[in-house]
Amino acid sequence: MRFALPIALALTTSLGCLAAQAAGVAVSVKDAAGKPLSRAVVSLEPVTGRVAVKPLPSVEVGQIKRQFAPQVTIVPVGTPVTFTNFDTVRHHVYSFSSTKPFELKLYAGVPNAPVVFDKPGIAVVGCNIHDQMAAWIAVLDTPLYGLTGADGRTRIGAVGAGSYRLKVWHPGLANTTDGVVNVITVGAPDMEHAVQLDVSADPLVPLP
Ligand SMILES: [Cu+2]
Repeated sequence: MRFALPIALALTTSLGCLAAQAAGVAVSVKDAAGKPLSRAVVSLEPVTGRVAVKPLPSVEVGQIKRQFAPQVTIVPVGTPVTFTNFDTVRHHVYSFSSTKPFELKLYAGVPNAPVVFDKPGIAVVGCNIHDQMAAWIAVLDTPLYGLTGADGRTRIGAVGAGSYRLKVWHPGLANTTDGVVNVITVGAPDMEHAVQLDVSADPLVPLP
């Protein structure tokens, strides 16, 4: 009995520490009409300093039925992306964006080499043969990110306490390269944030 109190206190303290170190941030994104917006790019960057980011080993953006799949992809900076052609027609995939200008001339199957996205920003990707094909690669300098699902929601886990810039971007915001930015304070409990974007015409093919 004599030791019960100190043990309970110690437990409370260590749990409190854990909670303060990492919280979940849930974000729901709506379009201009108030409908859930899928495939919005949500990210958190500390207001001061930086969270170390590691490239993914590799990511695939396919071409299926003359469209990119997926159309929106988030990668940490430095990640190689393979543009695999699953169609029987050849594609000619390119980007003019300063984030990563590249060109994969008419090809079938797997291109000779992946494209390494080594600079943060948004790369708009197209096909020279099929005008309707469009994809967006969001290259982020933070490991704290999420892509909204059909319900317009995503959750970023394991966010340390502190002040962050919550950035939300969507291809329907093509003229606003940075998207919407809010400064939020992350503390111990999980948080919910709602963001409305000025997107009235979604350029993405609807999800199945
Ligand atoms: Cu094509």
